Amino acid sequence: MTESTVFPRGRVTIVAVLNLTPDSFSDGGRFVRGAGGVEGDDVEAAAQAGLRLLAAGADVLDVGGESTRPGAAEVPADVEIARVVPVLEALAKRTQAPLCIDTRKAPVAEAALIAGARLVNDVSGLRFDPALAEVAARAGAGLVLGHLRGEPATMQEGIRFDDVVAEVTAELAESVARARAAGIPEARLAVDPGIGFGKRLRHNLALLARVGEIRAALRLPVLVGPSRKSFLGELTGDPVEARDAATVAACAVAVFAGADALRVHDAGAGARAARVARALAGARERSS
Ligand code: HH2
Repeated sequence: MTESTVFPRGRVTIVAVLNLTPDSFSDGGRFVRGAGGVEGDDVEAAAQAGLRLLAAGADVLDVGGESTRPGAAEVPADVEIARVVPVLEALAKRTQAPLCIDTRKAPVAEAALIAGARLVNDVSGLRFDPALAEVAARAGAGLVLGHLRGEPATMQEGIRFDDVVAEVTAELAESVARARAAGIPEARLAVDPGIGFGKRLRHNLALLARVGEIRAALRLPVLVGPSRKSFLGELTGDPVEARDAATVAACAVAVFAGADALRVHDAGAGARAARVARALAGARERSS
């Protein structure tokens, strides 16, 4: 595997979620009032929240201005930009930690990279806006390619997989090929099987438990984002605000199975889960 500049080998990268939306499924409305941008005191409050995530154990901050929860409506690019750019600028002045922009749109990625982001996280894997590849290539940015069939608005309808791990791997390989064709070197790419994106409980479980197979097939680092998602509620009965314990369990298993990076809301808990799971995976390798 080529050495990665996105999620380096030999450690687990903690990618902390900083949602700047009115409607994200677990943490929406903290810094955005109404349907517009992040303004005034809310910019500072959001930047402080990001710095707290870094202090708690995050390696990367993933800043997003559009919810991609099931059923979410698309946000216009100018609104997304008005949410993320002021906060990225404020963070870039205060931290050297890599900032990541969670967007499917090329204009948003471009504005965010100018504002200080170094990574782009596209949950659609270049399917929504293929121009995003050129933006990332020009800027020399890292790019996370997610797996998503269709659109967040309708992704939970008509779900069908015969072999979810094989199909997600093949579709991620198509995204990787698009990124490579745009000139992005392998060292700047990572993939994500898209936990909760157009998948049922059994699909999410298979993708987390068998993440090592995706990693081995694509020879790229893999990020997973199970944090607080509804499949955890299906398993435990917990409402969204009480899913952090279930999230830790899912994160630990994913790391044991080979995940290189975790996208989490609770950075401290994610970092601890990663440390324990890495130690256990090391013990398994030494004793085999
Ligand atoms: N999940 C969400 C958003 N972005 N990016 C990657 N790479 N992987 C994920 O699993 C992923 C993601 C959804 O979670 P969240 O940001 O908490 O919610 P919302 O989309 O409602 O803002």
